[in-house]
Amino acid sequence: MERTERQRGYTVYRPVIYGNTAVLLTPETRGDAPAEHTHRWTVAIRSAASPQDGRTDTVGGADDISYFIKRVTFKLHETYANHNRIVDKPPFEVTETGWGEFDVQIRVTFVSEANEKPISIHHHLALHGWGPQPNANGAATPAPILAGPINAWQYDEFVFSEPTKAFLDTLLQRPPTPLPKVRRRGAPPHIAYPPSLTASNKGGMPEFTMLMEKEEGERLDTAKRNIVSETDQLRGILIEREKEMERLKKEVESMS
Ligand code: SLL
Repeated sequence: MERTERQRGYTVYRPVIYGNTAVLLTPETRGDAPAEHTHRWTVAIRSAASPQDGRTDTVGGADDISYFIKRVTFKLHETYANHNRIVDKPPFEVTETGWGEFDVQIRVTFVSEANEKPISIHHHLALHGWGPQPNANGAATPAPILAGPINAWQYDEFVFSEPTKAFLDTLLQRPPTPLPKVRRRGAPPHIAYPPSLTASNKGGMPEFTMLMEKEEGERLDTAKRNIVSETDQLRGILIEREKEMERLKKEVESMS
């Protein structure tokens, strides 16, 4: 069989996360960063599962994803020198210092045997967190959190439908580390607040889990159901309006 021939009936998924971490600069960590820079951040795309070796300081990245990703181009804000950062080996990430948030364009190029078009995704670089902080009355209200670290990650899946024979062989040899069934460590999924501020936080970095995947699926199902019922309602209104228009047309005709 031709190595480039597409394999009918096969769909292979690879879970990834993309996003950023950010920490406030301190006199000790500032290094050569310009005086107006306030944060050091890392924007990255990684495998979704977190390392299984007990490390709690990283989000995702358990698997090397370079068997299916050849190159990632991070397009930064134009205030950065060489704002198109090309990363052609793992880890697929860029670390910088800066003062402002902006949209990062992440262009993923797959290995050539995949014969897939590059994919572009966007991530809004997050430097400032918002989270519950006690107000004067002792109640928790959302307030800016000035001390990092910030974690803003999005779970996604690359779906390869009818991959080439060569690519399918590669994919089947490299199953992704499964996500844990439940979160072994705390913190909210997308933006993680400093541990001391989050009651539910068991410490460490956030983690993506099958439970979250399931919850996301359920949210999508609910949204779909809502759309169907809203569409039905609108269709009803439309039919009523059309009847009304017919009636008015007839009235106008009978008058002339
Ligand atoms: C803003 N839309 O106006 C954003 C732009 C720009 C971020 C943020 C420093 C780059 C450099 C930097 O943080 N740029 O000068 O090295 O808020």
